[in-house]
Amino acid sequence: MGAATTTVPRAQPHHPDPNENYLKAERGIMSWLVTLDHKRIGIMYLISVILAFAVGGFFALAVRFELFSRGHTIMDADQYNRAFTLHGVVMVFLFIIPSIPAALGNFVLPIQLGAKDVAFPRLNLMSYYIYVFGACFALYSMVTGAVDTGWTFYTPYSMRTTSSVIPMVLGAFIMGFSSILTGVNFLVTVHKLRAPGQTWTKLPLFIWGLYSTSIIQVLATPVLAITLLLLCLERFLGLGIFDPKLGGDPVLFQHFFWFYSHPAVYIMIVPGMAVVNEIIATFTRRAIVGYMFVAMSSLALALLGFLVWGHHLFVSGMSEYATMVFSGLTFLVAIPSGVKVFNWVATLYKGSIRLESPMLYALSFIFLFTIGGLTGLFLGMLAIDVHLHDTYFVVAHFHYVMVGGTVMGFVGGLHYWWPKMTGKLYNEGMAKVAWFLVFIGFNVTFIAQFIMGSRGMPRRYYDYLPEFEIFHKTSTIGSWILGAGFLTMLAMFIISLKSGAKSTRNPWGSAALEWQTPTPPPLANFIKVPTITRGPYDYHLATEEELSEQ
Ligand code: HEM
Ligand SMILES: [Cu+2]
Repeated sequence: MGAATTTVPRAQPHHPDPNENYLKAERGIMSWLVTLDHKRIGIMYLISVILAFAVGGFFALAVRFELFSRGHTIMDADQYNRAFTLHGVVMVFLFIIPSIPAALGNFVLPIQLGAKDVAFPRLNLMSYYIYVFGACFALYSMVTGAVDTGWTFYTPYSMRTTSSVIPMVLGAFIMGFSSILTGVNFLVTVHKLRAPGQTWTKLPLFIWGLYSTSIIQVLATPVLAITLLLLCLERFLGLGIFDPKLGGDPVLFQHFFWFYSHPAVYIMIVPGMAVVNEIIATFTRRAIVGYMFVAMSSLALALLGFLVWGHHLFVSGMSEYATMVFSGLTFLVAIPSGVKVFNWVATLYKGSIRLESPMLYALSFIFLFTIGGLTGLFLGMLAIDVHLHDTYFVVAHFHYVMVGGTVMGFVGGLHYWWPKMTGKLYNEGMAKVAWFLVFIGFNVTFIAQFIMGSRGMPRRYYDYLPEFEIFHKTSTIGSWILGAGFLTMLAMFIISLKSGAKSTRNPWGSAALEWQTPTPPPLANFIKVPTITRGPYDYHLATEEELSEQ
């Protein structure tokens, strides 16, 4: 974008050429394992979170399979408790939290800023290894008896159970540091490394989303870390913090836990929203309506998210006044979410929409997240939550936001930036088939859960009454369709890596900065440091040459 001001220094002997394609600049497995390049670190995260998603998906299918029929199907009740806990822990801590920020964000954020890398490349690599180290603890827990507490580790049960709680909790504790350090790194990068002319009002909305997410990561995650540490200390030393038998308070644990975990749901969803902005702008070829409103609503979510944790404790034993205040505050968080949805819809209105695979995921996001968000309002209503709490309705609600929202955003972003990351195109027909299976499978799985939840089917139960059988069967069949969709997608991406056609520089004809540099990007991201003269969505200011594919 615009004329160059400075030239990146030429390669020195024994140093990789900064103008060479980042995939080819250095070779060999070691050049990956010790790389300081944010793009390669992003790819390593990507591979790791996809593996985690496969493990979490395996447990999900196992849980659904068990529930296909009443009574014993494939496992006993104890194994069932472990299966749903491992599903939750792996999906939350190993997959969804790092998915968009650490994998896609690492790759895209510096390029979108016009920077050569993140502010602290060594810290970035260290964050990755901290994540791997924490994941090893989780793995150790899995092979030494696993955990049966649910992903929330509620006390006092987590004090008493003989399952492998401590390694799992330590794993989550360690992975928390990875999340904090990535947040710090991104915050400093956005403040310090913007290219000349890249002002705050020209920042891509993906960056605004990741910036807001980083604030939550830095402020909320330490609270989880302390909570989990206290849990371990109580188990090791018998300190009476949460266990009533020792004079502790189990509800205190719930407060601590949700003081992190409600903000953490915004660590999950805000990056998904952020991806959707980029996709919608590119596939409608116009600027997101109300840019500043969308940007500020990310910040608002990040801050308001800290005020509503009590809605998870409506029936745990809080003062009546506290429940009322939390219920009222919960409605506030729906406002910024609504602002975003309205602005996306306004952008689509009269835009020249192209229904390619990334856009299909972005549209799915808007549709499914809206269902997830609105059912969140039902749950935020004090009187209604007394009935719905701990039922399948809650399970359906958070899957609509976490899968219908975040996973759709992640997968959409993966399709969108895949050519940039790999230099390869994928088979669009196969991608559309996969999308169709995912979309249908997801809705079949979770609509059934809304219905049975509203009729009183409790969550985390091994067995159920005959009247719920039809819903459980439907839900399980849905999970197979969903699984088939993800497998098709995996095959599609593997085929692309092996034999995909070479991508042009800008296959989607986008005006955004990351598509202006060669595909795949050179090691230093840009051949010449760019000067930013227009915003990423200013299609009316972009030149023919910038928008052309080559
Ligand atoms: C749009 C605004 C949202 C509102 C008003 C809302 C409201 C609620 C409420 C009141 C509950 C507690 C229900 C109960 O346990 O009885 C709940 C549970 C939950 N929500 Fe949301 N929510 C919203 C968005 C999100 C987002 C964006 C995510 C994740 C990406 C999310 C993930 C969850 C999870 C994981 C739980 C259940 C946790 C558990 O008990 O295991 N929610 N939500
Ligand atoms: Cu919440």
